[in-house]
Amino acid sequence: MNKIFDNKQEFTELYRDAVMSISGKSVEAASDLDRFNALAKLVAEKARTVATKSDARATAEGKKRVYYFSIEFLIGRLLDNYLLNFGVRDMVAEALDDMGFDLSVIENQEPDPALGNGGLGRLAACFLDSMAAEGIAGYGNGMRYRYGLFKQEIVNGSQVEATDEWLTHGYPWEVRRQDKAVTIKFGGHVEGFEENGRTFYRTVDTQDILAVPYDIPVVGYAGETVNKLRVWAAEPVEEHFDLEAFNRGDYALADAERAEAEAISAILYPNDAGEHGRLLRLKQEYLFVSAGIYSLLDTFEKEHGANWELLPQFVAIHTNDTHPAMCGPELMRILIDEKKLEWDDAWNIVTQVVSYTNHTILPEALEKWPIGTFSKLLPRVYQIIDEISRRWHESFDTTQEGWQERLRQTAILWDGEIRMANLSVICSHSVNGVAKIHSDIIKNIVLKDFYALTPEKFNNKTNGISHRRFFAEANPTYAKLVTEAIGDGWLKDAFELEKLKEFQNDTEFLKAVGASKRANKERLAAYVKAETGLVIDPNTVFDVQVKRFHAYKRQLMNIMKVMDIYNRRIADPNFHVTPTTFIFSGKAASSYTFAKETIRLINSVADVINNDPRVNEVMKVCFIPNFRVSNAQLIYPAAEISEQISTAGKEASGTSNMKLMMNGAITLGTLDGANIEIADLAGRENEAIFGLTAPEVEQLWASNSYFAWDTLNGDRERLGRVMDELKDNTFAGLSGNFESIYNELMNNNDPDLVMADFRSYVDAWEKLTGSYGDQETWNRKALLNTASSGWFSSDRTIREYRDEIWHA
Ligand code: H2P
Repeated sequence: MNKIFDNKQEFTELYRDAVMSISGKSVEAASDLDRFNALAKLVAEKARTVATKSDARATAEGKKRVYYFSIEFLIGRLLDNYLLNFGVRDMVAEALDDMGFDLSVIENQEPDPALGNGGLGRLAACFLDSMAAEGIAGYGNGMRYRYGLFKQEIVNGSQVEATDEWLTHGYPWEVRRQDKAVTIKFGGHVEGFEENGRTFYRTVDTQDILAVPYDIPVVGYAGETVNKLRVWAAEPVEEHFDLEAFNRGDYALADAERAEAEAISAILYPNDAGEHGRLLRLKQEYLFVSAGIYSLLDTFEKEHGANWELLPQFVAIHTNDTHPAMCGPELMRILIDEKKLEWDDAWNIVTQVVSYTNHTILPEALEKWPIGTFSKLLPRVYQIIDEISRRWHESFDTTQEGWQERLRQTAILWDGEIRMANLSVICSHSVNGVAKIHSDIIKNIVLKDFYALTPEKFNNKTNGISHRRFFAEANPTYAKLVTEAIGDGWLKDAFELEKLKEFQNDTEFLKAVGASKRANKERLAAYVKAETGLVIDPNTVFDVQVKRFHAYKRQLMNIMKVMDIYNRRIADPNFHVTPTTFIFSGKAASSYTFAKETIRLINSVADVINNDPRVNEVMKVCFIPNFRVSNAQLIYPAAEISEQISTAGKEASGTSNMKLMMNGAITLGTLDGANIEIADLAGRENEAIFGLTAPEVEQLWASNSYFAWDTLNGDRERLGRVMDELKDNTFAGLSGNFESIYNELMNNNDPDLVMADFRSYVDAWEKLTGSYGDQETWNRKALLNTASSGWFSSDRTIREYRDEIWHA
């Protein structure tokens, strides 16, 4: 363990100086924010010193460098994580306590940057953590949005979006690297020129933007390796402040150029955003791709000279979904136009360097760009794509039967659009999905024609999560118990959690597991009370669904279950309900009406149920606003039921399922995404699995044999009642009824099979909560979930990427 402070005394002295230097005040007189900024600055400085050493070591050892390109990195707060990884968390807490301060109060000052939508961005952040922990020279490359995803407020039950101003108080972790800025060229036109008898191309009359990098240290567990996350901000290349306009009082015009440039990195686009701001999104994608590639080539050239043929030996570029899909063509462009390589040599390099992960099979996430828009903004990149596409066509064996259909499926340019997923596959040497079932669906359905052509490219890498952040850090009471039982080796090697299985029949230990859960429930209840005013009871079951809102994730089915239980309890006060708090949290993309209506429904149901004394003993509904990494860390440890109820075949993997499992929640889920692997590892008997399977869903649609109306009519009493309540006034008190949800289901034949799975879901819930009374058995299941969760550490996932994709 590379501890950054030797002892309390050394830390205390350094810390007092740090507070003085940033605030001009003694630690006692300073504000909590000053105290945070000083501590973060101190840790960041230490981290950067280690980073320099890690970097030098990578050079000396001739390590391959891995660049993880992602348009989102949902990194969460860093301070606690870095103290833990540097092995000084307890010591620092004690030293602060001696000075009269509480570490957690200081930590709560840290902004929680919302630089991602959900699972995809958080996965990228977990991967950075694990790459550093595994000693890989691995770097994040992304965007520095001035405003992250919106801050969610709930007004009259509805989601209202406010700007997320995470940079207002400064961000002590980042360092601006003006010296590494890169000029990015947009627009213009391509012209050819002759050199040494060869024709080369360049783009002229371009509108240039400066991409300025900010580096954030990524501290690996044990503090031996510190890597970097490099995020890019857009700025004008030159300052063109129009003094004349300013003097006229036209302030906006005076600074128009800066505003125009900065718009590119102003906000993070929500998923499912539809057509809004599409051009700006394309600019974002090109900016961080192009800047990232220039910057990594620069590093390569310093280490290995202009020996570009060695690039595959020393560099891996990983593209996270299709947003960085331009990595292939952009690297081609630079190698050909600027490094003067021949096409075939460049192509050989590119296809050995680039790899691609697909994160979802939803068509809305497989990006397509209109050729017109794209070629105008990036004319030369488009030419390269066009040439890749031409060669792809040419490579087809037209004597093979069915080649036309195969070409149609795999084409890059089709119907006036560029299909970025196909481009990604063609430019990559490896294509992976994020859970077994998802990778199979990719191979057999979504990309089946590619699979037929190049089966060796395809592989699976089941997602993982940082067990240090989401267990050690988030759940200190349970983590302490675990360490007392099996030692702290699990922090490094999560597989050691297996050893907990030895305690499955230890009554005292199981009681302690229950007590720790209880403490976490109290902690969450206090947070909920402070945030929303709602009082929830830690004696009830905490049933939790937290994730981005989307129709296929079926938060709707969950709240329909709550409505059903409520109806039955009202109708019959003797109907047994295990006292439960139904907890929801998550954001809906601002333009996604159905998802937003679902949030409003949840809050409206909450309003009725929470104010109905007839049921309050047994049920409460709780919506926690503004889901983000920091409150997630309070929610997971308090959960007893993990709701993973997506329509089978739709959730690629899911990662909250893993975080909740590790914290001892029992999965109430469909056989979808990584739920399948969770049930396999922990044993089906320790989860509650229900509903249609992916093959059943497929069969249902393929045979045209599902009729939502029939399902509804077959269950008028319960399902019908719930559906009626969407239209009538039962839950309309807060801000109107939910006819649009009703219509969405009934007019579109229940596209996510909410009604089809409804009864088996409610039955499974009743059966599961019915077993809650036997606490010993429940706690054993919780323990076995934790004990089986080590495989889901992102350390394991990253080792697989390292060995099987990056060969680093
Ligand atoms: C997505 C998928 C998840 C997956 C995650 C990471 C896009 O995240 O839908 O199934 O686990 O990527 O691979 P999300 O829905 O949480 O935004």
